[in-house]
Amino acid sequence: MVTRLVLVLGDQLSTDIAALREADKSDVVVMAEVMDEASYVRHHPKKIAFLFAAMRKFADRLRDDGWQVAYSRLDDDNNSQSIPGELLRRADEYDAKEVLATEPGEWRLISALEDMPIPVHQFQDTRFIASHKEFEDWADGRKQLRMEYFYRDMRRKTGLLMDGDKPEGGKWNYDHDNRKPAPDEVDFGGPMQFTPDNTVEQVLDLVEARFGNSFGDLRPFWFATDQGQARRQLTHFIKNALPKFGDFQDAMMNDNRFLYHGLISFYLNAGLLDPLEVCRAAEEAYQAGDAPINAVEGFIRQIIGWREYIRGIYFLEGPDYPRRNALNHQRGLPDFYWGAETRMNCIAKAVQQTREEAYAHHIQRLMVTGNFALLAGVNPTEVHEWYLAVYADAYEWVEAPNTVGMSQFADGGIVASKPYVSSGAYINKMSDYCKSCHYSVSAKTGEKACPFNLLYWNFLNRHRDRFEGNPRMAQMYRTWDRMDKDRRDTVLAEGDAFLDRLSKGELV
Ligand code: FAD
Ligand code: DLZ
Ligand code: SF4
Repeated sequence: MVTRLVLVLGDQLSTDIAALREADKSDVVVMAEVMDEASYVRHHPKKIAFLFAAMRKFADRLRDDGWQVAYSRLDDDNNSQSIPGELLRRADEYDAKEVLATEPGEWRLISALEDMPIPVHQFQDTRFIASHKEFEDWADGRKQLRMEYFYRDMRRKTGLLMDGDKPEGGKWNYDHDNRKPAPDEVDFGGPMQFTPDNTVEQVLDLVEARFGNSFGDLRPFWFATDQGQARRQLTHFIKNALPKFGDFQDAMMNDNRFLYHGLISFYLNAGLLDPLEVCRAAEEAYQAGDAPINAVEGFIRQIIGWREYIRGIYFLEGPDYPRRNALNHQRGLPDFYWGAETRMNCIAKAVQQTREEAYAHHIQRLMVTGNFALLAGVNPTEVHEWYLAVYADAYEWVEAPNTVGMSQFADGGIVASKPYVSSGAYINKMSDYCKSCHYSVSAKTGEKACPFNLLYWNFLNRHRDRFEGNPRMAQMYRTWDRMDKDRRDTVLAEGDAFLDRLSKGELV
């Protein structure tokens, strides 16, 4: 019988992944820690450690289940340091003539597998609710690809929070009840933290030696690294945080990094948790009366709505999507994204947390670091590469549409119907950051003016041609036009001066 190789990538750690389902136990599973994957951007050391530890444990689990696994460690002598290289080496070793693979989450690897000199069958990744075809059919002929309508189809398809063919409680979306400002106190202690075992410690030593100079703290390391631990985190979240998830979904706090968030994206994206399993657990909490509808609907929408929609866009739009730059923004990414000093407390806090945890929640990513980059006109490719590197849940299929599309409007408005820009007022409303900032959020001009205030008008003015006809932005242009001319001139001049200082690398 001809031996086949079965490729399992670092973010495909599910026992029912498509390639394993197509295989049988006479085939050889190939898993490989390789420099090509570990260095195509300068990943946060915690991200690399998480994946390598989870990969090693998953390989052990497959062996316990009776699979033969050819596992390459990063420091193995004969490791060719690329996925195609390791497949070829193993093909030689086992005299294998073909490879079964699950379609990778990045165009880069999809084409590398297509270009292999031996046949590689790439099966669709069935861990998602919508197939490529379903998303294409949904998108076909629509002028605007609104997540909300796609989400309703996913509710119908999964039956989640459905009462027959009607949405549970009578409404599809309960966001009206969500998104309260930062609470005075948070009665949830954050995610479950796991003490590193021997496997994790070995990986931490390896990552420290090889990637210790990259941006990001490796220790303390507390991530779950197998399915059992990831499930414990899920249960912990559902029981203790989900009830308030909706209320404080958009809040940000100086002294609380996690609020009521799930901290499950690392596990979902690597395959340790299944999206439907997560949503069913949330739905059960609602049915048992343990969590309100606004929280549960909001949470389920993030997963079967946003997450699926974002993936659909990535594969619909094609390999050039991450490099788009509709607003022609060319500024380099400021050094404070890599930890250099800044007086902007919101940015300093989001970056510090990113460095320590390889995690920031959605509003920190969108309305602090993303908002600033967009207002300042940073090149979206640099922004994209930053997000892809620094977050432990980042793979291009999910990171690029969120960054390039939702956050930077660089796709020209496919994901977002208007740019996500705001002045300091929004950050002040949703957080306690401004209270301890060098700048004054209420100052619109002058030395202490919050840079978000200055840049907001600067941005709208620069892109007037593109946005003034957008009905969702017309009100802002009217407000701007009603301002006294001298005041407008001062705001623009101070905004330009700020950008100039930013370009020179001065402390801002
Ligand atoms: P929760 O707030 O608890 O939400 C629950 C789950 O919903 C998440 O785990 C995630 O799986 C899903 N979800 C929520 N929003 C989104 C979304 N917009 N897109 C996809 N899934 C979503 N998410 C990633 O998984 N990887 C990324 O690389 C990534 N990059 C982002 C970059 C930018 C600029 C922005 C604005 C958002 C990005 N997101 C990304 C989406 C979101 O910020 C994270 O999914 C979320 O912060 C993960 O934390 P959590 O598990 O605590 O999420
Ligand atoms: C992100 C990542 C890293 C850091 N290292 C590896 C690795 O050594 N081996 C591997 O199989 N996968 C790794 N990954 C995940 C891949 O980059 C991921 O599968 C692709 O980006 C597609 O999503
Ligand atoms: Fe950020 Fe402006 Fe608030 Fe300072 S004042 S924390 S820069 S929004």
